[in-house]
Amino acid sequence: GACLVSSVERTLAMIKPDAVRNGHVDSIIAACEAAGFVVAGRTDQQLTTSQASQFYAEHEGKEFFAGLTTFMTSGPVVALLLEKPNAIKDWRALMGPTNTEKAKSEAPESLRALYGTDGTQNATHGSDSFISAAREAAFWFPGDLAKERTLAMVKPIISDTK
Ligand code: RTP
Ligand code: MG
Repeated sequence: GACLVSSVERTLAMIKPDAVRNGHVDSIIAACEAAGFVVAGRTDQQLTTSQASQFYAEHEGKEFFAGLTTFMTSGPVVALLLEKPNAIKDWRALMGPTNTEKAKSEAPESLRALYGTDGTQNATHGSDSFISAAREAAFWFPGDLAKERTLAMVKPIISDTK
């Protein structure tokens, strides 16, 4: 019969220190699962300044960089490996705009509108591309898991429709 091919994609999400501090971890994970994401990995850690600078290296030199790394090292974060077809774009959509106030006005149901604090402290992170997702998954899930996760970042599912 005909073959239907779809891809399960993986993205790297973080629940940032403000949302962890404010007790929103369980609500964010519940919203994530309700939207169809499968949590394939989770690690709870506090970043050092060096790790935060490495993770956000693309923003080095920008005026908000010091504030960003100070915020991201201010408490533990929850890093999540999320699986779903179209995971990268769909997670970005579920998070909403970067700025919490903008999220509140433009996407009031989004995670950043519901759980964010301000322009910097915005509750969640999501990889912005396939390349970022692979790099960030390897950052948080090193060793064998990273190898498996990054190599299998796109996992085709082939089903026979009969
Ligand atoms: P993220 O990387 O954390 O998922 O956020 P994003 O793609 O929506 O935004 P991006 O431009 O990559 O910025 C990374 C993070 O830096 C902080 N930021 N602060 N005060 C500011 O003007 C400002 N701009 C960015 C935010 O925490 C943002 O998520
Ligand atoms: Mg970004």
